Amino acid sequence: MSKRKNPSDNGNPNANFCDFLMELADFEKNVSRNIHKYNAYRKAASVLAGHTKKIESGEEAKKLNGIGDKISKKIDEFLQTGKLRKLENIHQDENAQAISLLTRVSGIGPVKAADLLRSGIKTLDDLRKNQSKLNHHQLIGLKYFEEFEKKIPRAEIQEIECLLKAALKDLDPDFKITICGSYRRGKTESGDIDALVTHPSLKFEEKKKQSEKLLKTVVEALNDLITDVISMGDTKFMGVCRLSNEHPFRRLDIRFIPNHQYYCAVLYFTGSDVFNKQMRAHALDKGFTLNEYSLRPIGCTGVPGEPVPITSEEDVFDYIDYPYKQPEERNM
Ligand code: 8DG
Ligand code: CA
Ligand code: CA
Repeated sequence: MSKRKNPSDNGNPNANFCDFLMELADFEKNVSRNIHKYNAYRKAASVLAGHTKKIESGEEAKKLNGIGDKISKKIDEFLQTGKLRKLENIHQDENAQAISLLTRVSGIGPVKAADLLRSGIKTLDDLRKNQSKLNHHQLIGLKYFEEFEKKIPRAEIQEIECLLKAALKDLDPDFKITICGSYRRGKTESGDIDALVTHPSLKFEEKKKQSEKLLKTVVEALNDLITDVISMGDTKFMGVCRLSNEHPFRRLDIRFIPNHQYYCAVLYFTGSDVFNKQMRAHALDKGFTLNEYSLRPIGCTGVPGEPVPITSEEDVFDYIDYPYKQPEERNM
């Protein structure tokens, strides 16, 4: 997964709060490894990013859904002093800084970063001197560290989308492809490219061999675009692509999805992940469990039943009685 980004948009009157909340979120995820606090900070940042009026006090913020006592105090401290002691301390903490840096390398998660730190590795230079401690993905992440940090302009993804579509159509006109993630949500730039592909012959997830063969064929057909393979399973390709010598190297994931799961997958991988969480919670309220594969009713015993048939994203919204949201409206 690409590193989580600040949800605040240009012109948002609460962007300052969003920035510090996202920095605290990343600290909780990567250094403290407290996923609950991470989610709480992200939710608060997302609520403030969508709030069009500038917040003037912690008390005012507390009225918003997802902002409690602790975060409202931080907002007051920031309004009064222009900074946060907690963040100042984190900035002074050499180990926290090292973990933050190491987790920016694609393939290095919080656990691996802590592990590396215990071996005295704190910088990219240290990593370069200790490449035997890294797996294939992490080595690629190190090799392209600067490139992967660069955002991908929308126009470049559009070009890559055209190439992907043409290559697939050449192989078989029945292929269907959707670029999901922030690109589908209409963002002007993205961290990586999340492509979902399906084909009428991909009927059931058990047909591993068939999917594997198809995925290999597709990756081979994209030879001109793809520069490195990070990993290649039976349904998921992770790798690196480049539009031309003049363009940076970009992270590209291609997932093969069985037909009947395609729209649940498109919905899930379009995100945002905060939006997904809200929609999943709503589904539960309505007695359904929703994930990247299916929507299933939860019976009176609490056991999920058979997936309901889904032939569009709208179907999912309809079943759980949730007003349809265009991808552009899911940026939370
Ligand atoms: P970006 O790449 O421009 O930074 O943003 P993104 O496209 O929204 O983020 P992403 O990390 O590429 O994830 C793509 C979508 O996948 C995301 O919008 C929603 C869904 N998703 C979750 N949780 C997770 C997760 O833990 N890992 C990954 N890879 N995707 C997730 O809801
Ligand atoms: Ca991604
Ligand atoms: Ca993405």
